[in-house]
Amino acid sequence: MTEDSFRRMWSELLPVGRSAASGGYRRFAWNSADAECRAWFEEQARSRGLTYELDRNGNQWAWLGDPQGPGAVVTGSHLDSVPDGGAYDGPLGVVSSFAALDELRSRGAEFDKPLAIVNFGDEEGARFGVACIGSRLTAGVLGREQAYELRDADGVRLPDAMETAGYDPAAIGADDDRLARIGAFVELHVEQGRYLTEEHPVGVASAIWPHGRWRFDFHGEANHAGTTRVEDRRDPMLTYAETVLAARTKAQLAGALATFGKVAVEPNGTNAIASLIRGWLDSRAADEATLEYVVEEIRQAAYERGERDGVRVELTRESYTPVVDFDVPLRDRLAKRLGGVPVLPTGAGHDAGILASVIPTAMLFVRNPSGISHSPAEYAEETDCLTGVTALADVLEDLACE
Ligand code: HGY
Ligand code: MN
Ligand code: MN
Repeated sequence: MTEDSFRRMWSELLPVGRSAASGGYRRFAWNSADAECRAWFEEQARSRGLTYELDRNGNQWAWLGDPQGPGAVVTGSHLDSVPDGGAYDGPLGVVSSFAALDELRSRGAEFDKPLAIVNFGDEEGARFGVACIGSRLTAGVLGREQAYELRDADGVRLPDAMETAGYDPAAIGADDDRLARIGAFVELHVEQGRYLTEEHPVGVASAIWPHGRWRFDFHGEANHAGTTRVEDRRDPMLTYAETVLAARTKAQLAGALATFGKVAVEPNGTNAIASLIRGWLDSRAADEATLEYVVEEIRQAAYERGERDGVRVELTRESYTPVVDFDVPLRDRLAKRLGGVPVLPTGAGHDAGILASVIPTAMLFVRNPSGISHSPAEYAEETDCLTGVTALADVLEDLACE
């Protein structure tokens, strides 16, 4: 039964927003694939007789019981993707949430608390550069004014994108009343590493590494690739290249991670020296002091090389998530209910990490045999996914049917 429900939902979502060329997903905030995912979520809610609700920040909720009642138990994740992302990061949590509810109903569970399934908008931040926009707005970590200033690569402002998609951006902002009614949030997610084993395909999260995104602007001078003497060049590509290499070295020396995964070049012509390179750094470390140290080291390397190249370097922090230590009593309760499963930290960010600063929050991870994520090759075995659904059902039953 649960198996059928999981399979049906999984196959419905599988083609949505998938690129035929890459096999990866392009479900970005407020684009047409995102709209299809949202329509699917609403349909799942309605077909189960749940109360469907769209909150002020564009997050979707499906309620069993009174949405205004106290001590709600909430589960869910996100349906958007990174550029050419995999099928599991996000959707596994949402599909498993509905499947866990189906499982609990077939068990005849009687709920003492409201139960909700949530789809948080724009978790990956692929379009507007800031991750977890839906949960950050709700938790008040991202202010309304800041959100209004966000623009995508084509210069479209976040509120305009929302409006074009048929949503009202006027009300976005902190949603304290909603959070005050939630007793616990549990997010199930595909593991984005290779810690979990066949014997233990489900684990509980202990912590999330602090992480952030920084934009480096390297300002040089556009000029002819064939006629400009080497000594006359102010080529920002050189400064950028040195900075990328420095990021790898500095991070590795400190036991941290630093990645340039996105770059924009102006004017982007083969036979022209670039005038501007924008490179986005994603950096993460086990503690905040190390993260700060690594980013400062990379900054210094960029500035030093910039001086040699005649390139002006500007650095802007676009987003930052401090270390997250998940609620210990809740985490222990989940681990105990699941019979002593592995407890592991992660370097990946999640809406659960944002909410953890405001409400008791926990995460379940489902084994990823290759560890690959943020790629079309991301994969989990169906049998592990079903074990995850049962685990989620068990913990929801424990929390909502006391
Ligand atoms: O980027 C992250 O860590 C997450 O997957 N959004
Ligand atoms: Mn992700
Ligand atoms: Mn995710």
